Amino acid sequence: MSDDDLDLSSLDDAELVEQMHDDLYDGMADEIAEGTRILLDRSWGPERVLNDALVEGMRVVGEDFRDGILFVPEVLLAANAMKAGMAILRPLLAETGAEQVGKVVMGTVKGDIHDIGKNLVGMMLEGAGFEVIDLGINIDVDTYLAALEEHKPDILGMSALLTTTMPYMKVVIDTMVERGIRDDYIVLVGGAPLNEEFGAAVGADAYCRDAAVAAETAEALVLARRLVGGED
Ligand code: B1M
Repeated sequence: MSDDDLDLSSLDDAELVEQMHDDLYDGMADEIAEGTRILLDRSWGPERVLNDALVEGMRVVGEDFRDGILFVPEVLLAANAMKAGMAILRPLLAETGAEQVGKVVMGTVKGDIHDIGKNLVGMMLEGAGFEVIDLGINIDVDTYLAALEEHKPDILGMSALLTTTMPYMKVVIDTMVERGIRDDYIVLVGGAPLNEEFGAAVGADAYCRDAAVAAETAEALVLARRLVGGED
């Protein structure tokens, strides 16, 4: 049977997830959307679909990209397929009914166009009750600072996926220090090549390993700041 004929709904959960990893690898956006809907219909929670079917599939794509088995055009197709699944999950992840806990301005740093992880973080933050202002990709320091001025968020979040672009986070934070506004905001950073040490070295308040940690950290730090500031 060719992939075209495959009836995804006839597969059991484990087979379907495996098929979705293959479909993501092959950049088949319609199939990823369909698989996502089927798992949700089978009462899978949106976070489980996201982690087991989509993020895990993208991990395999990343390994083969690194090893020179996949190239940019194929990875772009895989990224589009991932986004087709994320578009379905987005409203579900955001619909926890949580009260508005704060505001976040976020973006991927200058020189870097990776946005899947950032978008996931944005979704999880929305789900945790944050208003998220997503500046997009390739964001320079002036754009970050203008957005802070305009939106007055609690948190600035920065994402970087390249070892060559992650040092730009320090440029942004150093400029905030120079302008005397660093302590007005909680700064969170994340992205695959970063770690806690790097987060501390650039002067961020926290490095977040993944989207769930980003949402937990954001909540905890906003709450802590309000307690110190004497707000309820
Ligand atoms: Co790129 N790429 N890529 N790529 N790409 C990586 C990052 C790479 C590790 C692949 C590899 O070699 N294995 C490698 C970087 C190597 C390095 O720097 N040492 C790489 C490279 C080299 C490149 C190019 C230079 C390739 C080229 O042109 N020759 C080029 C760079 C373009 C540029 O940015 N200027 C490039 C291009 C691309 C595509 C456009 C094809 C595509 C991006 C499409 C898109 O994003 N719309 C792409 C992709 C898809 C990847 C991989 C395969 C997957 C990234 C991803 O989406 N992961 C990636 C391999 C990998 O990371 N293993 C790779 C899934 C996502 C859910 O995880 O982004 O880590 P992640 O996000 C997580 C956490 O990191 C964290 O939470 C997220 C969710 O849990 N997190 C945050 C992320 N941001 C956060 C912000 C926070 C908090 C947490 O703030 C508060």
